[in-house]
Amino acid sequence: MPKTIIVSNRLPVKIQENNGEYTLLPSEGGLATGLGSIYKQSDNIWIGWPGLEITDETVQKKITKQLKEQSLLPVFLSQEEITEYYEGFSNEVLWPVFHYYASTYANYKESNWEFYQQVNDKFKQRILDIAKPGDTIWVHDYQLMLLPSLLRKENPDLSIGFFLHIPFPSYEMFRLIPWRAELMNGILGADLVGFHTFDDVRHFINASTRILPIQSSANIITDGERSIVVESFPMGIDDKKYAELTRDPEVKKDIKLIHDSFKNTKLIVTIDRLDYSKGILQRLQVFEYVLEHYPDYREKIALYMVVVPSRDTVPQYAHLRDQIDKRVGTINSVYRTMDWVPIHYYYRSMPLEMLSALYSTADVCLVTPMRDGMNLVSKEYVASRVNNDGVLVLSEMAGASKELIDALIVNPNNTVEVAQTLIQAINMPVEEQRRRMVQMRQMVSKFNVSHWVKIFMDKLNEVKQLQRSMLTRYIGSATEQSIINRYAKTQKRIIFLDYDGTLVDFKPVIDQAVPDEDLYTIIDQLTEDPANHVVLISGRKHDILGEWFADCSIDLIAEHGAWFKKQHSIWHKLPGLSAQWKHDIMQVMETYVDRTPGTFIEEKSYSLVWHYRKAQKGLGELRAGELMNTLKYIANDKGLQLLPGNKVVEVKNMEINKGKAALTMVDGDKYDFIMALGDDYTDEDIFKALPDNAVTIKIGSNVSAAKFYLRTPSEARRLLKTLAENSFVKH
Ligand code: GDG
Repeated sequence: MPKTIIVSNRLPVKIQENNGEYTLLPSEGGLATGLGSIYKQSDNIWIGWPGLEITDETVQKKITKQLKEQSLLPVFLSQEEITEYYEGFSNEVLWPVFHYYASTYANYKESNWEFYQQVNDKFKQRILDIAKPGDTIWVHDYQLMLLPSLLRKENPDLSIGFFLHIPFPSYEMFRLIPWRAELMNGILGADLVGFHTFDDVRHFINASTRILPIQSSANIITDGERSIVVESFPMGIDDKKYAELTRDPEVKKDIKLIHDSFKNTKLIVTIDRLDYSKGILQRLQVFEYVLEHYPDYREKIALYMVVVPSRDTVPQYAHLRDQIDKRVGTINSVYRTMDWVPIHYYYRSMPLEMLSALYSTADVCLVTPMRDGMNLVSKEYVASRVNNDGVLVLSEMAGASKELIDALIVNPNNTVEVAQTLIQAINMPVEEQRRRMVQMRQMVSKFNVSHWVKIFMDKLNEVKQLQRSMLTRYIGSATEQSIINRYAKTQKRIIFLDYDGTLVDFKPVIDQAVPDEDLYTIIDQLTEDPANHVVLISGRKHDILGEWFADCSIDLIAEHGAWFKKQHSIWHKLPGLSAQWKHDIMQVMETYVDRTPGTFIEEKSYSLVWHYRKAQKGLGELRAGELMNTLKYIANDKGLQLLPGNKVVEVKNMEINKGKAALTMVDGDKYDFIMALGDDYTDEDIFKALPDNAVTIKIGSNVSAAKFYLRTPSEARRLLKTLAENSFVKH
């Protein structure tokens, strides 16, 4: 039976050593809880670093055995690997860049990068030792961004999901990393890429299409023949656990202690890992501002600040710790009184019970990171407020602010605003507290961590099924043989061929895509058989098609059906078409050419095309959207159709349509074999118009109404050649 493998940098356990004996303590992290429902089942497993350096092989074996009993598999890392891959590359390159601290903290060291690759490869090996085709692998976070493609290369059949727990920055930040293309390629080995917020999704798609020669449409990226889905899955918490904890006797004891110590004071709680992205220093500044500018609140409020030690072997973190120490010391020495201390600062990890007691007693929870992927502390506070009171002040830079919209949302860079909001929070009437908290509690409860796991896994399955169904429609040898058999048995065939993107590859300059000798030979071979009626059906201008195919025994349909020409005869226009509208549309399009360098207008008899393939990436797409919007109403009034195509926007008469044109050719004549090959949206009209028994083939991998797929023009040519060779089998 296929299994699921979870992979993250750290395993969800803490290992404690006592005189050569190792004890495994369960991790309290939300990820461990959420994924518990998966990795503990049947043959499923979680792979990761156990959190400490173990070099002795006997000890490694012993720990591996102990971990195995809990469905965990270790990847042992040397101290050097931890220093270079984890502390170096992950925490001194990726973390600062992804949190918009590139200029202050990023340190691009080649050796860090080498170790990052090496450790990702080590993880790959460990996974491949146990992974079988058909297994599902869910890779977590920024330490393992190369892993999806490393796995894909070795085992293309794996189902791979990737989730990033930190923000994905805008392209302008991500591009700074010297190894950006490698990292991007690494992630794109996955089938499904997940982020906390829609902003991350947008940033990722934008960065990927700018850095790599790939395409995207809505939230699907097409890399060669593979479709990768990118979506937001805001992570939740185990809300019930936090609600239940408040009834725990141990927690009740702590709650009483806190109440006794802060009798007449409003308690403001903050809980963070030591990190510059969490805005701890800025928050101290806010608190100091309040004490200075709102003296009435002195002795009436207290800040309870828990900072959990983290990464303090990285120099920047040690420095931050010292700065926080100093700042707290200064504020306390300036403002403290005989029986009041403004800041209660703890640089340590608290037991979960104490954490719960703090959440339960805090009048205000102040969560003001400068950047945060999600921020689970804010959700844990909400889940702990079983009486529906308390106020959450939340930074708009935390992913959680997109869901917890009933919090008091602030910009953490605006000291005055945060200070005023803190005062508002302290004075908020209970009714308002309730109204806001009830809404937030519903949100936290519905989108909890099990929901998060479920929707991610469901989507991954769905993506895989979509890919498989695409795969079954790809013309492999069996399907090809059945098409050949049908072809060989038939006497009167019609074959519709689109030109650009179907018979020839796209070229940067449109006039470069001239037919080559090989293409003429294929057409000649096909048309040698009198049973074949070949029709070239294209959006190109009629005169150029006429010139190119003057010597071929084929019919031509140009400008999507505005012109047609029987073989060796002259061009005819579709009757009743008007080109009066062109003047007005041309004027609008010209303004876009003036504003967008690299774009130009192509004029056909009954259509106008605005080309932007040479425009600055992104700008062309933006202007195309704008142009479509501008033309929408005029087009409607004038009976025109707007076609957003491959780096073009085309405006044409509504009556012109490749589907209609193809149908006119088919109607009346009794063809026993109808085939159509096309690559773009205009060819979809042909696929839809033709009768059900037609062999319709899409070239490329976008969603299509065609029955079958081929990947490239060269595959299309190969099929046509094979058919031509089978022409006379029956004759
Ligand atoms: C990353 C992203 C994203 C904290 N102090 C103690 C303690 N904690 C627990 C909290 C909470 C967790 O640690 C911290 O989670 P956050 O989400 O706030 O932040 P990061 O650690 O930076 O996590 C973040 C997250 O991944 C998930 O995707 O939300 O944006 O940066 O659960 O309760 N737990 C205990 N004692 C403490 O003193 N027991």
